[in-house]
Amino acid sequence: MEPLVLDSRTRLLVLTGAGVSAESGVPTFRGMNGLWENHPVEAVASPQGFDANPALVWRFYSQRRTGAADVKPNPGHDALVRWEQHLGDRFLLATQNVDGLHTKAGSQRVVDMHGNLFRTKCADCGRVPFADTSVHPSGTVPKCDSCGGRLRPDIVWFGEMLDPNDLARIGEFIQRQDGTRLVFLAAGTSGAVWPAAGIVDEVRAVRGDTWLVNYESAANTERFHHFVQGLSGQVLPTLANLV
Ligand code: BV8
Ligand code: ZN
Repeated sequence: MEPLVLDSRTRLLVLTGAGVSAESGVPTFRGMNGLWENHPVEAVASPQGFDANPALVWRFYSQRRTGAADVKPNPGHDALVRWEQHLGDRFLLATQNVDGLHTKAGSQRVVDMHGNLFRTKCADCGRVPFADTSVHPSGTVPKCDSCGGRLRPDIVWFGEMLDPNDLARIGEFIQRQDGTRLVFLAAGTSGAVWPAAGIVDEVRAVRGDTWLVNYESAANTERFHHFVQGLSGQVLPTLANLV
C-alpha cells in the first residue's frame, strides 16, 4: 500500500464521520441502522421532529450527551493531531461528528460541520449558543432564560443549512492558490449525507488527490483515487509518511 506522503509541498483536508469515533465506543448511524428507538434518526434530528415533539428530541440528545460524556479519543484521533502538528496551516479537519472528540484529542484546526452535542442554543431567539453538558429528565423541554422559549442542541439537523462560514472555510482551503498540492482524506464515513459527501468532487475539480479510509465500502467509494479498507484507529497511525 503506497503511503500518504505529507511533505512541505502538501496541504491536507481531512473529513471524518461516525466511524472514526466507533473505536471510542460512540455508536455509528449505520450501526444503529439509522434508527433510534425505532424512530428514523432524521425524525428526531430535524426541525420538524422538534416542533412535533421537543421532549422526545431532548430525550434523544440527553441520552447521547450521557453516552458521549466520558468517551476518550482513540489512536485514529491522535494520528490526526500529529498530522496537524506536522503540517500546521496546511491542515484542516472538517468533521460530521458532534461528539467533540477531535478537539478533546488536541486538534485545533477543526470545522464542526454539523454542530456540537455539548452546546445549546434557543430555537426562538437569537441568543449566542453556549456550552452545555446538562441532561434533562424524560418529558422535559428546557426553557430559555432570555425569552422563555425552547432551548435546543446547537446541532445542524436534516433539512437545515450548514453555517455558511464553515462551508466558506472548507471551500477556501480547497481553492487555495499557494503552490501546494491538495490532498483530501475521508475517514469513517458512509458518504450518504450532503453536502459532506460532495467534498471529494470539489477536490477532484481542482485536481486534488483523494483518499478514503473506511471499514467497508461507502456510497461514494468510486469517487476516490485511493481506498484503504480497515479500522481508522489501526490504519491512520501508520498511513502517513511525515517528511
Ligand atoms: C442541507 C447532526 C440545505 C445530527 C447530521 C443532495 C442529495 C440528497 C439529499 C440531500 C442533498 N442535499 C441535501 C440533502 C438532504 C440531507 C441529506 O444529505 N440527506 C441524506 C440522508 C440523503 N442533507 C441535509 O439535510 C443537510 N442540510 O442540505 O440543507 C437543504 C435543505 C433541504 C433540502 C435541500 C438542501 C444537513 C445534513 C446534516 C444533518 N445532521 N448530524 C446528529 O448527529 O444528531 S448528519 C449525521 O449523519 C452525521 O453528522 C453524519 O453526517 C451522518 C452519518 O454519516 P457518517 O458520519 O458517515 O456515519 P455512518 O454511520 O453513516 O457511517 C459510518 C461509516 O464508518 C460506515 O461506512 C462504516 O463502515 C465506517 N466505520 C465504522 N466503524 C469504523 C468505520 N470506518 C473506519 N474505522 C472504524 N472503526
Ligand atoms: Zn430564547
